[in-house]
Amino acid sequence: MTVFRYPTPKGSDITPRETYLSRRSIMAGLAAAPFGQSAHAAPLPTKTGPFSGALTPTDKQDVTHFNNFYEFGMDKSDPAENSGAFKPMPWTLRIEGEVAEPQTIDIAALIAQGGIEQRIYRMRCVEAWSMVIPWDGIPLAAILKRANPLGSARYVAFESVHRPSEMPGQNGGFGSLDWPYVEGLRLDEAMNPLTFLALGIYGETLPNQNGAPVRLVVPWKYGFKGIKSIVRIRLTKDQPPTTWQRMAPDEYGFYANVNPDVDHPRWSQASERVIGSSSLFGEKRQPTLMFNGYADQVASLYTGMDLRHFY
Ligand SMILES: Nc1nc2c(c(=O)[nH]1)N[C@H]1C(S)=C(S)[C@@H](COP(=O)(O)O)O[C@H]1N2
Ligand SMILES: [Mo]
Repeated sequence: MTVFRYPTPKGSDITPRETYLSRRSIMAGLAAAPFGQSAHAAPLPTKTGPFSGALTPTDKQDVTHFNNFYEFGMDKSDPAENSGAFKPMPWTLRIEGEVAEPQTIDIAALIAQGGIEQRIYRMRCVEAWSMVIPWDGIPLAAILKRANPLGSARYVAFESVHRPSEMPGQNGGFGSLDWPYVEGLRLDEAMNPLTFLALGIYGETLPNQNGAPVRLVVPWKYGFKGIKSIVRIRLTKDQPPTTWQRMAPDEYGFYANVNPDVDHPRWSQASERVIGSSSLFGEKRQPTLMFNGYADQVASLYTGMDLRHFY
């Protein structure tokens, strides 16, 4: 099998582009950075998938420089500034727990297998700001099915990498989180066709600050569910703990579905700042949509549940 290699030098950004590239050109592109530029992002063989819709993506500069990734610091500019030494390759993702075939997936091999599609999704942070991001990846369901989930599996637990030598935010400090960052979904949420494992953005491998080399995307939930730089996925019988629920259980629940009618204890969730919309007239705010606009796809997962109680 051809092995995908992550490019090494971190350098200037490549202009965003939305192209379908043949396998051969991908490998050639990895071998030589285009036009003599050094590149820290490699092209991914992406095809337009479902859920690309009519959304206009946020500027790449904003998507890659306004981030939450506490492993690299707590300010929005920290992840881009402090993640240069992080090594996302080689990387393996372990799938285990209530499955018939536990396995270790090599991310370079996974990328080389192809079948990567683009999804343009709304992304709504619990802090009441939003973006639109063009992700490249594969449905989480496809990965889980490989491991053959047992009938006893009811939840999916995710774990980020713990690597303090490359992640300055993991070296403690006041207000820091417990490491590693962990998240969870109910199995039916994990298997929903919207739930995505992203390997890239804008047709290229994920920048470190966006969760290289593999992160979760659950577009109807607040952004903190989208755990970055995942090393382990464990299917479980019981609901797993999540980082933000541990930190402040009265503010952040397990479900964390985007819901304009259920406010955060300290602020309203009825509307959101649109990142990248600043102009002379100020920054745009828009109403927040139930399930972040994905109610048609996911509302049925919560039939009969009190979403104020299960926030
Ligand atoms: N491991 C890890 N994953 C994480 C976070 C984090 O601090 N650590 N922050 C979360 C939050 S709060 C948000 S809003 C999104 C931000 O993703 P982005 O920076 O790619 O937009 O990542 C989520 N995933
Ligand atoms: Mo967030």
